[in-house]
Parts: sequence; structure tokens; C-alpha cells
Amino acid sequence: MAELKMINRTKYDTANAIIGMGEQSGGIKIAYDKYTYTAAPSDADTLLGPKLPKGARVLDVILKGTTGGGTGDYDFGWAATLDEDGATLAADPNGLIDNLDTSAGAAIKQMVDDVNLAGQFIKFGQETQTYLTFVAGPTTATGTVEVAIVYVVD
Ligand SMILES: [Ca+2]
Ligand SMILES: [Ca+2]
Repeated sequence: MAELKMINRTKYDTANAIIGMGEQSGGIKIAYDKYTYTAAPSDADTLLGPKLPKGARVLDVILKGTTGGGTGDYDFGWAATLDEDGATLAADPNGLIDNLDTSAGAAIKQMVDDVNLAGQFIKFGQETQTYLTFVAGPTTATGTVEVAIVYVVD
């Protein structure tokens, strides 16, 4: 039996090791945005959401949509950016939310509703554009989508 330590817990016991503020006494930040459409977005249309600042680590995402009226499948992710080590990070259109299904009525989905999303706890190395994809656009001519991104930055 061994007692192991996580990275920052190890730093806690190490002289002169500094734990990032966002990982010890971080302040939660929220990016929120909303879109109202007055003509049904087409399949594969994209919708730009909040830009997250350099160093943002994503803790949660909540995506909500009004009824699509028979169709409606939305993904939410990020445009090509840098990872926390400064390496190229490819766009991931469904890295933050996969398949919000509004086909049968208004719907809401939270990041934890999906298993192992690539964006859970991801940290971006530069300002990063988020965007929604209407994988299958709604049938309804009017409606809204709303997103809130919970993150910490150090
Ligand atoms: Ca993906
Ligand atoms: Ca999807």
C-alpha cells in the first residue's frame, strides 16, 4: 500500500515550488453568450461563441437551446489554438459539448453529461475561439441558444 501525491500536492511539500493560482486559490470565471435566430440555421452552420483568454482552464460548459421542432443537433467546441505547453491544438468542434438534441423540445446539456469530453479540464495556451456547430439545424424559424463556460485562469 502506498500513499501517492498529485502534482500540486507534491509541490506543496517542495521548497520554492509554486502552485499556479488557478490550481490552488482560483477564482471561477464565467463566459456567457446568447444567440437569437429569426431564420432556421442550416445544417453545418457555425456560430461563434465567447473567446476564452490565454491560460483559461475549462471546468464546465452548459449549453441550452429552444426546441428545434423535429430537428436539432448541436455541438460546441473550439477553433484551432495552442495547448497549455504551447503546442498546436487542432480544432475540436465537439470538444466541449457533444450532441445537444433539441429535436423533441427545448434542451439543456452540461459538460459532465458526456463521458470523457476532450475539453474537460483543458487549458488553452492562447486566446481561444469557441463555436457551436448546427450539425443538424433546427426546423423552427425562431429560437435561441445560450452557453455558459465556467473556467479558471491563472
Ligand atoms: Ca471531438
Ligand atoms: Ca456531435
